[in-house]
Amino acid sequence: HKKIVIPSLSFFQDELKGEGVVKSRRTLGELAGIFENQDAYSQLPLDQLAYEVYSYLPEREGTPGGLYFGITQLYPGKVGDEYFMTKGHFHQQEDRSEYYWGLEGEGMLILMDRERNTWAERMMPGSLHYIPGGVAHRVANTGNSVLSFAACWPSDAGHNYEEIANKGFSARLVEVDGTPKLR
Ligand code: M6P
Ligand code: ZN
Repeated sequence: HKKIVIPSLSFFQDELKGEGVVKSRRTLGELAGIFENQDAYSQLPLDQLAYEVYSYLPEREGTPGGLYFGITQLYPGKVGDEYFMTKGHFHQQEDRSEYYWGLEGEGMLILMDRERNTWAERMMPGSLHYIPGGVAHRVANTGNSVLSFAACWPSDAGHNYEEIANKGFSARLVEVDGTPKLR
């Protein structure tokens, strides 16, 4: 394995100096169907960047016992009264858990268990969030600046986007009188 050094968040904001760090991006166009207000969504450019993920994946996908690391930078914005958010997923291997922690900006981590109970946790610099196995997870940027958070998850967790893409979460995080509320 190559050794990479992560001295600070700025490491990720610079060019990719870290060997083995993979950058991926999601545009609003790739988030089709996740927002409630289709009219508001259709007003926005499909190529607008919603978020970027810098991932360090030292093991082959599916390796038991390995850990992956990622930093997600989610841009501020809204579609109607709903905040820009990540696509959201369960893990392919249902029982695999994950840590998220806040680095920069303000947001909410939206969680939903197998019985489709949905709740949310406030994300801020330094906040730590344990996501147990069997719990779907998605992050919304509730602020006016970039929301950065780090993640650590097992290399055999995998992503299962299907249920969230088809049925969403059982509640939506919307802005009501200037504050985020689950509805
Ligand atoms: C975190 C991790 C990644 C995930 C990314 C974006 O960095 O959970 O595994 O890919 O967030 O979330 P999503 O895949 O739901 O778009
Ligand atoms: Zn995950």
